[in-house]
Amino acid sequence: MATFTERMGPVLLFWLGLCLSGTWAVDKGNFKTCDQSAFCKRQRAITPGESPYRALLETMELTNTKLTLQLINDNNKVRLLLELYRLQGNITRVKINELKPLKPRYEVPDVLIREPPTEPLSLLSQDENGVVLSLGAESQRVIVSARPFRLDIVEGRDVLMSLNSRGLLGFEHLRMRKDTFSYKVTSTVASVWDNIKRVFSSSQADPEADNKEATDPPSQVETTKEEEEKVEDGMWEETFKSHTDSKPNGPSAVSLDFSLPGVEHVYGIPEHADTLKLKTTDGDPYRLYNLDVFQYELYNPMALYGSVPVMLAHNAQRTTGIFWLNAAETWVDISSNTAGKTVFGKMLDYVQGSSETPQTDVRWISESGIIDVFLMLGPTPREVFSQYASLTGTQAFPPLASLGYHQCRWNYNDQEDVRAVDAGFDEHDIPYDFIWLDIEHTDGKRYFTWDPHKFASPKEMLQGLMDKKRKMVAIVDPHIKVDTNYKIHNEIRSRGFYIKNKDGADYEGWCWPGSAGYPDFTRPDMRAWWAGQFAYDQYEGSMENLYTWNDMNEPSVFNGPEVTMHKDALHGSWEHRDMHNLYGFYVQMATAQGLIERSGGVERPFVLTRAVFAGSQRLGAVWTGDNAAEWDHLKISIPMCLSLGLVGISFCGADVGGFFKSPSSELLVRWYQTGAYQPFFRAHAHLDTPRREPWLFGPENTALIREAVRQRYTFLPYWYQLFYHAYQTGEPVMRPLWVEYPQDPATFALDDEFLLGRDLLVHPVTEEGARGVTAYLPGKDEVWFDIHTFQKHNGVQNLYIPVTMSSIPVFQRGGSIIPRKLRVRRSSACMEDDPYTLYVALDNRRTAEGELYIDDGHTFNFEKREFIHRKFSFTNNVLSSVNLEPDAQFTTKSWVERIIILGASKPSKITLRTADDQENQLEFDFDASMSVLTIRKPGMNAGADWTMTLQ
Ligand code: MIG
Repeated sequence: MATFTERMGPVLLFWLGLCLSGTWAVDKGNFKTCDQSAFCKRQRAITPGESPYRALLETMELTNTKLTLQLINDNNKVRLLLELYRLQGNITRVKINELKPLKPRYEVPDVLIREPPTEPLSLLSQDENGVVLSLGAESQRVIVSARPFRLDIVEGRDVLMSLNSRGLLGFEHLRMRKDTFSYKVTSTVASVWDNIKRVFSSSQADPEADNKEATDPPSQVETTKEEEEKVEDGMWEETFKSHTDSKPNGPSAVSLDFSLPGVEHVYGIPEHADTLKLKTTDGDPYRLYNLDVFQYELYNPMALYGSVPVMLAHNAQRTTGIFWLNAAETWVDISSNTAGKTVFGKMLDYVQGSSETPQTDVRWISESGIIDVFLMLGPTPREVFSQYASLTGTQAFPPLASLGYHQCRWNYNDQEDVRAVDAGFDEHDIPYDFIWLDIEHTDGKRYFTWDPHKFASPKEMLQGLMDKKRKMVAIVDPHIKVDTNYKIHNEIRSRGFYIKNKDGADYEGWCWPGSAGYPDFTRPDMRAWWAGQFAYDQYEGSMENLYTWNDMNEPSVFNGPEVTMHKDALHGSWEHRDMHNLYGFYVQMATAQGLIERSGGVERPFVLTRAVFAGSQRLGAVWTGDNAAEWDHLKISIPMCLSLGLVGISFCGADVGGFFKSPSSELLVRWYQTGAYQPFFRAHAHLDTPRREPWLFGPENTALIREAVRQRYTFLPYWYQLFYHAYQTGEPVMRPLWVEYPQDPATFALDDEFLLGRDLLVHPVTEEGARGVTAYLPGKDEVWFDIHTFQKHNGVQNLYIPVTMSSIPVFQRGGSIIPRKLRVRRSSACMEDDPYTLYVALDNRRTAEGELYIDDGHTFNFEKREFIHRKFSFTNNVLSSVNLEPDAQFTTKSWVERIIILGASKPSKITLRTADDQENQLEFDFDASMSVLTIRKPGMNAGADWTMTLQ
C-alpha cells in the first residue's frame, strides 16, 4: 500500500488538483505566455527598422544550384551563412545558420522525404547595393539587398514576399558562458564536441555534409569575446513555476519576418483551437509547442497537441505558403495594416484615395535550431499543396475500414462489455468498423499487455469481431512504466533506449503508470526495436484486426514543465529543446512501421496520433484531443480539421459527442451528423461520463444517429477515392471553399461549412435549437443539388435552409458524378462486393464528371498497380466509363445497380453499349417535378468500359 501511494501519489494529486480547480476552462497559469518564455520575449523585443544585419556581397558564391552569402551582424560582428536554393516546382529555400557555430545547431531530420531537387539559379545583375538573381522559368527574381540585409521575391512587377523587410531577423549565436569561462568549461565543450562527432559519424543522415565548417573546433569565441554581451535573465537558466531549465547552451533563438503584400488572409500553423482565418496577434503570438492542454479553451492562440509550422497566404490572385522547418518551441506573430478596419472603413480609404495596399506581416520565432524556410510560391492553392507534398509527402492511404465509423470510450470495461456494445450495433442496425480500448485495458498501464481479469482472452475477443468483419484499436502510449517486472521497460533500459535527463541518467517522469521512462524515438535503432514489439509473437493477444492508438506523445509528463518534458533532457547529444515538436511524429512513425512489419509489409497500418508535426500526414490519422460536449466545441471541429488539411494532414477528426462533460441528445445527434462528414469519424468520451452508445437516448435519437452513420457508409466509395487522391497529390480531403473558389472573397473566412473534395458541400448544424442554417453556395456558374431532396440551387447565393433534427444540409455540385453504395451493412468490409449507385449531377451545360477507385481496401498492392480507377463522364447525353489508369489491374464483383441523374430531362429510350459491342435498352423512371432520371439495373461490372446513350 505504501508503495502504491508513493507511486501514484503525484498522479492522483495532479488530477485531483485539476478537478478541484472547479471551472472547465484551461488553467492558463500552467502554460507560458510569450513574456514568460525568455527567448520569445527577447526576440519579440527586437524593434523593427533597425536590422544590424548586412550582406557581405564579396563573400557571395553562386553555383548552378545554390547561392551562398555571408551576413554580418554589425553589433557583434558575428557572421551568418545564408544559402538560397531554387527548388523544382516553384519553391525557394532559404537557410541561415551561423557561419562557424560553437557546435552544430540542430537541423530537422526525417521530415523532408528527400533532399529536394534544385533548379538552376542565375545572376541577373549586381552592384554594391545588392544582387538580382533569376529564379527558374517563372520570370521570378530574387533581390538581395545588402544594407540592411533583405530578400524580396518578385514576379513581374509584383513583390510576392519579402524577408527581413521589417528588420526582425534575429540569430542568437552559440557562445561560452561568460561568468564561468575557464579551462573547465572549455574542456567540457571539447568533450561534448567529441561526442557530437561520434554521434554524427553513426547517424543515418549525413549532417557532416551540412556542417563541414562546423566540425572544426570552436573559433567563434575569439570574435565574441570583444563584444559587450548583455547577459539577461533567462539566457542561461530559466524558471517557470517550480521548474528550472538549465540552459547549458545558452541563448540560441532564431527569428525572421516575412511581409506579404496584397494579402489579408493567412491560414494554417495548426494546431490551435481558433478560426480558420488566422487573427492578428495583438496579445500573444500563436504558439507551436506540443502540449497536453487540459480543458483547452477556444478562440485563442495557445499551443495544443500538434505543431505544423506551415502558413498559407491567399488572395484572389495568388496563394503562397511558408514552411518554417524548425522543431523547437516556436511562436508566430501576425500583423496587418488592415486589421480592425471595417469594410466601410476600407471603402472610405479607397474613395478618399488613402488606401494603402493591404499587407500581412508575420514573424516566426524559434528557440533553437537554424532558419530553414521553404517559400512555396503557388500560384494556385493546388500548386501550394503539391509544392508542400513534394517536400514532406502526402497523406498515407488508409485502410478503407478506417474511413468507417469508430466507437470509442475511456473505457470499454472488459470483454463482456465489448461483446455487448458490438451486439448493440447489430441490434440497432448501425454499422461500425472499429471498437476501441483505452488505457484501462492494460495490465496496470503497461502497454502491449492486457488486464489479466478484464481481458483474459483477447484473441477470442478479436476473433469474435473478425467473424463480423470488424476491427479493434488498442492504445499504446509512449510513457513506459518503470517496473523491473515489465519486459518492455527492461529491454528499453538495458538497450539504453530511454531519453536521458541532463545528468545522463534515464529521464523519469510521472504519467499514468506512475514513474515512467520515455523511449528515445529519435533513434532509428529504437524505432526498429519498437516496431518489432508489434509482431504477433511479441505483442501477446494481438491479431491482424488489432490496430493502434498513440496518445500522450507530445510527450505528456504530468509533473514536467507545462505538463511536458524538460527541455534539457537529452536525445544523444541533442537537447529535447531542439526537437520537442518532433517527438510525437517519431512515435507514430515507429508504430506505423510496426504494423507494417508484422504483416511482412503487406498490410496498410492504421495509427491514430494526438501529437503531430510537418510530415505526420504520411503516418496515419490525428484527432483534436480532449474537447468538450459543448456547441462551441462542435463548431471549432470544422476550422481545426480544415487547418490541418491545408497543411497536408487530411485524416482528421474530433471526438464525436465531446470528450469532457455530457452532451444533450440534441448536441450528440448534431455531432454525429457533422462527424459523418468529417474524415476521421470516432465517438469518444471521458471515463467519468455516463455511457453514450448511440442507442441510449431513446428510439428517435437512435434513428437519427443511425441515419447519420448510414449516410457515412453510403459515401464510402467517394471518401476512399478522395483519400486516394490525397495520397497522390497532397490535396486536402476536407477543404475550405476558397480552395475551389479562390477568386471569391466571400469564401475566404468561412468557418461553418466546407467541401469534401470538389463535389460535396457540407453545412453542418452547429447551433442549439436551430430552425435553419444559411449556406453559402459558391460559383457563379455552379448549381448545387440537395442530396436528400434533389432540389437544385444556383450559385452564388446565401441559401436559407429550414432544418429539423433529421436535416444534414449537404449539396452535390452540378457537374459531378459520385459513386455510392446504398446497401449499408454491419461494416465496410461486409459491403465490399456490394453494387454501386452513381449520382450524376448535371451542371448548366448538362455535363458531369467523376471517378471511382477500387482496390482490396487494405494492402499495399495498390502500389503494384492492383486497382481499378475509372473516370465517368456525361456529355451530349452520353454517359461513359473509361479506364483512367489502363496499366492498373484489379477485378471486382461489384456492379452498377442504379444511376440517378439530377437535373435531367426525360429521354425516350436509353441504350447501353458494353465493351463487347452488345447493346441493351434500359428501364428508367423520370420524376418530372424534380427532373430526376433513375436508370434501373444497368448491370455493368464496376470495372468495365461502357457507354450509355440517352435519346
Ligand atoms: O490524460 O487515455 O486525449 O482521448 O481517453 C488523459 C485516456 C489521457 C487523453 C486522450 C483521451 C484518452 C485519455 N488520454
